[in-house]
Order: sequence, then C-alpha cells, then structure tokens
Amino acid sequence: MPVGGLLPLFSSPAGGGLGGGLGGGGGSSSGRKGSGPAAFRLTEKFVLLLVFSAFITLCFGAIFFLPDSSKLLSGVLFHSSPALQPAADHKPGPGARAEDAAEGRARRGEEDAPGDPAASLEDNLARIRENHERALREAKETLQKLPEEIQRDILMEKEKVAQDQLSNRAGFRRLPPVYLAPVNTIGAIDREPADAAIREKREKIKEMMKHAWKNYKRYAWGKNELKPVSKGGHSSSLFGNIQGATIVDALDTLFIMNMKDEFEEAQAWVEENLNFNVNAEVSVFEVNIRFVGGLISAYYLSGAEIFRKKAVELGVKLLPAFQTPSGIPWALLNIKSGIGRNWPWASGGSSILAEFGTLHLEFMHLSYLSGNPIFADKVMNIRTVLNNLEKPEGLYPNYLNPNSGQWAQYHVSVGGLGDSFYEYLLKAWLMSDKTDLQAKKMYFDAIKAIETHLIRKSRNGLTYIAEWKGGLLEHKMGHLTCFAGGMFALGADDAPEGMTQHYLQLGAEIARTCHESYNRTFVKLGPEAFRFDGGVEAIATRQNEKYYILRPEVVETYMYMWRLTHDPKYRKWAWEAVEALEKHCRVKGGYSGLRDVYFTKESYDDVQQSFFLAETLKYLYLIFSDDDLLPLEHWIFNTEAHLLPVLSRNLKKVEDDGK
Ligand code: DMJ
Repeated sequence: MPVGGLLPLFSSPAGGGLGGGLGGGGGSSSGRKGSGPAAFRLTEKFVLLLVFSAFITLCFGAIFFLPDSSKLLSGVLFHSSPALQPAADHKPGPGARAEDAAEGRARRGEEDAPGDPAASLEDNLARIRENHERALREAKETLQKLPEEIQRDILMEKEKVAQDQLSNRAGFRRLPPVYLAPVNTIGAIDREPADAAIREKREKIKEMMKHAWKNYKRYAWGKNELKPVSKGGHSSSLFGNIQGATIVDALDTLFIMNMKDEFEEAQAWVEENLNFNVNAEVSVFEVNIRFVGGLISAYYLSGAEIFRKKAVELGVKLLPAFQTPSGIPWALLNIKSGIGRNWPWASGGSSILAEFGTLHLEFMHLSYLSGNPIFADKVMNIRTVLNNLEKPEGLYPNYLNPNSGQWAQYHVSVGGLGDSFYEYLLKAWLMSDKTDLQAKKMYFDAIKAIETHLIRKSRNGLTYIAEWKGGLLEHKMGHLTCFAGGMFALGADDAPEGMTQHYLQLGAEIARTCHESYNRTFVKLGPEAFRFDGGVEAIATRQNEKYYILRPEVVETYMYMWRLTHDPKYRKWAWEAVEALEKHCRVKGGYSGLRDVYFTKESYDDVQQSFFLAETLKYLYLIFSDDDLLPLEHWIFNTEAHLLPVLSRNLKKVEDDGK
C-alpha cells in the first residue's frame, strides 16, 4: 500500500502537512495539500475509511501471528524494543569513551538528528512503515512453519533478548569483588633452580623470550604477530581486526619469567589499546583460548583489574555465538553484529568439536569473575548435548551440526579438529577440584574408546594415535596430536582402578614417538604430520605436511612427563629442541617457522606465531624450573598454556573466608 494514501489523516487542517515532505503519494496527495478531511467527497471518505481499516486489521493480524507479540507491540506501536534499550543505569560515566556512546546510539538505531520536529515525525513514520512491513513479512513466514519450528524460534528470540539485555547492562562493568590472595601467589613467584647447569639453561630460554619479544616490539608492536624475516606485522584472519594477539598471549610468560618491565609495557598497551568494539569476524575458539585465556591468566597472576574487565567484556561479546537451535556455538562470529556462521569447509555447515569443546575452562572462570552464571550455563549446555548424543563406538566425531544437534560426519581425531576437547574434559575435572564427576567419566570413557579404536603400535614398536574415518584408520599422526602424551600422564592419577601405571606408560610412549618424529628430520624439529604406512614410521611423506610452525605440543608433553616422572630424558629432549630452535628458527628479527624440516637449507615461513611466546617458550622454561613454579595441583594450563587456578578449593574457599 503506498504510504501517500494515508497522508491526509496526518495532515493538519492549517496546511503545511506531511504530504510534501514524504512526496510518495503522487499528484493526488500533493493536490490536497492544505485541505482538511471535511473537504473530502463522500467516495473519497469511503476509500480512506477502507484504507484505514485495512491498515488497522493488518497491524492486529501481525501482532497476533508474530512469535513474540510483546516485542511486536513495543516495536510497532512504541518503536522501542526493551531488549535494545539501555538499562536505566547504563550511563556513560565521566571516563566513558566517545566510541562507546556512539556505539550505544547506533545499537538503538539513533542518529545525530537535527532538532527539526517535522523531520523526526517523518522518521517516525518511516520507522512505523518499516516495522509494519517487517511484521507482515514475519507473520507470513511464521504461517509457513511447523509448530516445533515456531516453538524453537520463540525460544531463540527470548534467548537473544536476554543476551542483548546482558550485553547492555552496566552489571558487567561493575564486577563483584574477587578475593585473590593467596591464590595468585601460589607458585607464581619464580625461584632460581639450585642446580647451576639447569639455571643456565633456563636463563637461555628466558633470553629466547627476550629476543622474540624485543623484535615483536620493534617491528610489529600492536599487531597480532611478527614477521621476523621481512620485519613487519602479521595479521591472521582468526582475530578479525582485533589486534595485539602476541601481547595478550605473552603476558603470563613474561610474568612467570619475571620480565617486569616487559609485563608492564604489555599491561599499558592492554589498558590503552586493546579494543573489542570493532567490526570483526573472529574465530570464537582462537579468541577464547588466546585472548580470554591470556587475560584471565594475567589477572590471576598480577591481580590487575584491567585484565578481568577486558576478559569479561570479551566474553560478553562472544555470547551471541551460542544463538543456535542446539546451543552449540558457531565457529565464526562477527562481534559487532553478533552474526555467527561456520567455516565454509566444515562438513555440512558443522561446528567443530575441538572448537566448541574448548571453551569450558575459560567460560567457567568468566562466570566466577563476573558473578554471572551465563557463561557456565552455555558451556554446561554443550556438555549436556554431547553427553546425551549416541556415540559411534564410544567415539566423538569431529563435526556436529548446530541446527540439528546431530553428528555430521564420522571422522574422529585426537589431533586437529578433535584434540583440545579431550584435554578440556580432563582439565574440567581437575579445575573443578575434582568435583565435576561428569567430566571425569566422559574423559575416561572417551580415552578408553580412543585406545581401542585409534591407538596402534608400529612394526618397530612406536605407539601412535591414528585418525578414524567411519571405521577405517588413516595411519597418520599430527604434531597437534602429540599433546596427548602429556594428557594421558596428567590424568593417570585418577584413572579407573589399576590403570594409573598404564596411562603413565601410554603418555611416555607417545612422548617417545613424538621425539622420534623430531629426531628423524634434518633440523631436529618435527613435521606437521607424520605417517606409519608405506614403509615409513614417524616421517612426513607429503610435501604439505613437512612444515614446522613453532608449535608447542611436543615440548608440552615433555613438560608433563618431566613433572610427573622426573625422568632426565625429558630435559635432554627439551634441550635438543632448544638447540634446534636456536640453530634453525632464530633469525635476527625473531623466530620463524620452517617450510620443510627435512631440507638442509632453511626456508622460513616468516611468521613468529603468538603461541611460540605463550606456549613453546613457557613449557621449555618450566621444564628447567623447580616443580614449585606453577604446581600442577593449583594451576591448570588452558590449551594455549594460559594459567587458570583450580576453582573450588582455592577460590571458593578464599571467597567464603573473605566474606
Ligand atoms: C595453539 O593455539 C593451541 O595449542 C591449540 O590448542 C592448538 N594449536 C596451537 C598451537 O599449535
């Protein structure tokens, strides 16, 4: 219906009405400019009456057919949805930034309007028309849906409203008190190892950190990562245009290495520059493990409020990723619009096990740190979905459709796409102070199935973890999979009756295999993936699997094996890795990955990955430290090696004592 047809009803008898302003009614409407309703002929009045009653009918029809009529009422009649209105206490304080206020306005659909009442009336009309048309569209769509679909949409809409309210609430900016001491001092303060040779090695690793940091600072400060050969900034699409990944990833390593000045400059950068109010599509998983994890870790270690505030702020930004029918989050999220999607390459639009299964630890802490259970609810729902699903042979496939909540493809891996999901089950158990029995059961059930269906021994006795594709094995193990040695050993203590030694042994065997994958290369650093078929063992056979990108998983396993067994070979192997890194990856401008670990001449990939500072150097440093630096009973390492204290025994108790 042309809007111009309604104009006389809104015109003032004194003339100068809206017809000219809207100009959409054609000649007839402009011809009536200035005349009141009394001037209409009877037929005109009749037509107008008809048009008016049709409009009213449509509005009411739309109201009753829409899923959430209260929202429609506020949207159509009052054109302000409660979900999008700021809470009464959401006022920009004196220190509030201009962008915050502008963003608030944008979210409410406001513009910097001049004070012209006619123009604002026009705006109102345009909004009413827009709302009206949208309501009609939605009503039509609703009529075509099945009752279950309507039900599901209503639930999702309610969820969205709740989340929008949360994001807008000042509550997240006024965080509850958290009583840290003595949690943050347990083993976070460095002591020199007594043994001089070990001290020297540890000092060398600290020097490596200084080299990596100094060059990042010199050539790529504020960018996500460093290009150590071409000496510039490197930005991966994983973080959209959130910046500073290396700074946030490095914070806790700087802290535990007692690099005070560097930690302070990193903290200052976070205070002044770390900005999540950007139009960025990010990987929910990567941003969680590196940024949320890095900030939480820095908060617990240093006690500086800014880190908690930033972690919670970012956590809130990630919440819209969970707006799917099953609550299994999207892999990618635009943190400004809140629109999520999955990787285009992921089987049937699926979410990835290792991604949505690697949020648990950080989100449990976010709830603790914000005093809001929403984060924990989200990850506990993921847990419930996974626990309730039928598992093929007891295994967890890598792909799950967030719409149907069903597995999408029977591909199972303890390496890429699956890895840290298993790690987080175990660590959820440990981080809960061993109260999360469901996590414990799921973990031990899962690794039992993995052992039966994926773990094999090569002809020459190397234990490896293959990939499972619908019942068939691909005899390949990834560098990423090498973390599992440490995981098996870390969980061994709580294994079912009589299995502790078995899992410690399994950890040691995986460590040995991964060491072999390093030892069989020219540079003594391992390839991205190595195979146990076609007559080879622990060697990469495909060109595109021969690279090394400064990954930590092998030294991570050495760290756990060292801590849990004190077998000196783990320090020896770790030192071999240090020497190889120095010889082949160190360049003037930092550390670079290699394109081919079997090649005698280094071909650099020219990226200093942020996880090199977060993980690789941290694990190496810990191997040459005493066990009382970050004792494993108090600290859990997230999958990016960020530190999260065990929750209930430490924090809950401290919190209760503090009250
Ligand atoms: C890191 O970001 C994390 O360890 C993650 O779990 C896997 N990939 C990299 C390091 O290889």
